[in-house]
Amino acid sequence: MSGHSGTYRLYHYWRSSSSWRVRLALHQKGIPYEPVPVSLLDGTSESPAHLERNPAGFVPVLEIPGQEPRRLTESLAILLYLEDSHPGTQRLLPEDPYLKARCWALAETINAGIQPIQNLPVLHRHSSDSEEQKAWAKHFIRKGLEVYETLCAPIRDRFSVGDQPTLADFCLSPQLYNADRFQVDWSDLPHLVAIEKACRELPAWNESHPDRFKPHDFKG
Ligand SMILES: N[C@@H](CCC(=O)N[C@@H](CS)C(=O)NCC(=O)O)C(=O)O
Repeated sequence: MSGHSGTYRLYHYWRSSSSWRVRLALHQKGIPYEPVPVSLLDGTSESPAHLERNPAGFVPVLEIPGQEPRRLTESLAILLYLEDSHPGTQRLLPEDPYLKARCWALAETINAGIQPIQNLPVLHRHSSDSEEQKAWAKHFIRKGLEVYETLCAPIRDRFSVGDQPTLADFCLSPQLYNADRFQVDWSDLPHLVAIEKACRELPAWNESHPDRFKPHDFKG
């Protein structure tokens, strides 16, 4: 039971890896939602309307319908909310406390250890030279993926933690998409290669893929 009537609204950007984490969870859990695009490139994310939704100017933001709509920022907090508010749906966290914490650690390896360092505002602050921005991003993405590879080794099966997808996978796969954008080679990390293969076989992966949300007039 979600405890409300109406449809969730997800403020997101098609190519944002943090947004894709939430789309993955919504599709995997079969929760209907209305996607609302917020461009990170044309100033929309810094508009007063969006800053009211999220003072960081970031996506995703999940709006919970109701008489007074409530909003959530931070993708991991959103995933936790969806997990706790929809108990009858596919679980994204293991029940075992140790594995649950290991799963969260994998998610944070990406959420705290990689994504913020390769986020656009950090790249722009680091350098105005696009090659230098790319080199910076590649360095931290590769290092973080190596950490993930080592951390998941003893607990993985088809997915990062056992044989069911968890929120760790829903952080990993979008980060691998970013790794490809920055031309980071991860083909020598066998656990990641196998887990990504399993993720791509999930219907939710295809349904939530960035290409499905790409604006028709996008050039770049
Ligand atoms: N930890 C936050 C990170 C949110 C974040 O950094 N989102 C990026 C897109 S993936 C963003 O909105 N960046 C703003 C920008 O690029 O200007 C979360 O998980 O929601």
